Amino acid sequence: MPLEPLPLPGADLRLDPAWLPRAEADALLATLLRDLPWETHRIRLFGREVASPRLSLWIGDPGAVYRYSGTRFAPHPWPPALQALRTRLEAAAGGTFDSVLANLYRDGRDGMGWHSDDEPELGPRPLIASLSLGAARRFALKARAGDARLAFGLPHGSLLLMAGDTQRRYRHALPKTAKPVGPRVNLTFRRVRPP
Ligand SMILES: O=C(O)CCC(=O)C(=O)O
Repeated sequence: MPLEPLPLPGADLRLDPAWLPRAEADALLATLLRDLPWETHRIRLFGREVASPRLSLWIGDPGAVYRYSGTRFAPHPWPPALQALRTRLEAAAGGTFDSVLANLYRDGRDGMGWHSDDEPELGPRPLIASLSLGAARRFALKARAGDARLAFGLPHGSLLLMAGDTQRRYRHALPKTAKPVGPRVNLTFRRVRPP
């Protein structure tokens, strides 16, 4: 299925709900759950440092250092499964990536609050490729100014591209849910250093 544009004024969003074939998505999810050395990252919330309600891992080329929420992350080396995926994602997205933030939402109590991926090292109009594996969760965007909003599900194997002014004009979130949901892994491929 092709990447289809999503209707949100001033944003550049494209979604393919079934980008990665089912069997590949199943195998990749199992590998990442089993093999990645998942960490708890600390984030700043209302001036306090707290444990982020999800597990994460920053992966990238040597030197692809990332700072967010007051912490500096040196990259873990690329696991072979993600190195191969990077090349395919670059072809699909029409850009290049030097790093990926992997996140594990263990169940519905894990989530991510409203934010933009607007750290200076990403540049003003970053291309971000977000691959979702496991339990389908709702992804929401709301305008920084005005009342434009959009929310949609991100199913197993889906690919969401965020580009252009999306980060500058919108915040996004992965709301927690009271529904019984299993684990979900999300991979956001980015570029933090000039090509
Ligand atoms: O899990 C997701 O789909 C979104 C993750 C996210 O917004 C982030 O890590 O910046």
